[in-house]
Amino acid sequence: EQVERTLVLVKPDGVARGLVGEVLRRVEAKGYRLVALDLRTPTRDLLSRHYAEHEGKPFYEPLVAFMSSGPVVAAVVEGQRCVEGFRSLAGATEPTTAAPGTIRGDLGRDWGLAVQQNLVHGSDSPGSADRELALWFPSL
Ligand code: DAT
Ligand code: MG
Repeated sequence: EQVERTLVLVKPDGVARGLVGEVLRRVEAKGYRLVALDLRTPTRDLLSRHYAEHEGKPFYEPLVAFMSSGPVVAAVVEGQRCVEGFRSLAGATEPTTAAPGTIRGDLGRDWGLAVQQNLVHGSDSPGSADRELALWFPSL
């Protein structure tokens, strides 16, 4: 099996709503393996590197503020094509229109805020996964 790894985050809204177990259940039910798991409130410094591609966009500041507002669950997930696979489980960025059956589509909605509180993050390519895993889990 050609295995890859991806970074999955349960964002502060997901932790606050008690959906950590539900998200991890879906990851495990899909057949992916948890390699590392950590509950922490990310610093702005980590988030500015994590979200460097979005710097300067109108939602960037609200995004960093939201993501540093409370604990997140960071997970290293492993499995064949799990980068693409978890993006598929997560669904589209906008929770209102994310497909039913996905995490965002089933569990999320819009809240009229400046940033999409869409429950989860998943790396968008194997290259992004390597970069993000080095930021969040430098010892792995
Ligand atoms: P994704 O998380 O689906 O990879 P992204 O990388 O384009 O989406 O954006 C990162 C996060 O920023 C996203 O999860 C929610 C927020 N965001 C993105 N686009 C937004 C927008 N147009 N308005 C408000 N928040 C947005
Ligand atoms: Mg993204």
